[in-house]
Amino acid sequence: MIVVHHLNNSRSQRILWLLEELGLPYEVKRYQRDAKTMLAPPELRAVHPLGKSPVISDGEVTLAESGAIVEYLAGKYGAGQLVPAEGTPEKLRYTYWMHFAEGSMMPPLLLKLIFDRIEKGPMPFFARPIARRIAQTARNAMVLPNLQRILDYAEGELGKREWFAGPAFTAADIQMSFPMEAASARGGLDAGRPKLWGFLQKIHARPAYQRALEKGGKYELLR
Ligand SMILES: N[C@@H](CCC(=O)N[C@@H](CS)C(=O)NCC(=O)O)C(=O)O
Repeated sequence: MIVVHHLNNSRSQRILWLLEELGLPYEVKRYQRDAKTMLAPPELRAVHPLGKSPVISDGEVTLAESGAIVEYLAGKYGAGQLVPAEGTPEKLRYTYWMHFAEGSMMPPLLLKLIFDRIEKGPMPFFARPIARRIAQTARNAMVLPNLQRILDYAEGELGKREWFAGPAFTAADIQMSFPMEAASARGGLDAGRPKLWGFLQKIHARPAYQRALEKGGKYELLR
């Protein structure tokens, strides 16, 4: 039996969704973020040394890292569903977006979260103006322009084809869902980018996405 070690409000929601799309049986083991730090509980480190979610176990296999999990599950159990045929332009775009999600899009979204928290977090009063200045400078000079470029680029790509890899919905769209949802929560993505906005509406309307939400519980990404 596939077990998903699921942290509330996290990337493991994508894995539940993938399993629902593939119609596979699985079990959800829940972990709760610390309400103050938002970090995962130490129990998750007993499953994988890094203590991050998602992690799955499947018989003898324990696997972390969303992209690796998506490729493992789709490859082993998908029977060709949600993955374009080998050697096609769709497959190359599939691989590209599969890596882009965590490799290029999540880092600036994470940096934005960190800089926003540094600015607002508790600190001695005399340190606040300096901390604020550093956070604002880094955010405005590096993080926000980078995010804008990424969103413009992705908007252009979805203007050329229905889904990230091509005309058909694939597991790359599932992998891209989390950065797009995070961008709509805290990265300035809104209806002003109609293709990306439409992507979010379309994925949220999928029955498997909604079933996964019921399994995963409250899903409200960090701002
Ligand atoms: N690149 C990894 C990132 C894993 C990750 O950072 N997961 C977050 C949840 S969205 C986490 O476990 N955060 C809690 C913590 O760091 O303690 C992946 O895609 O699986």
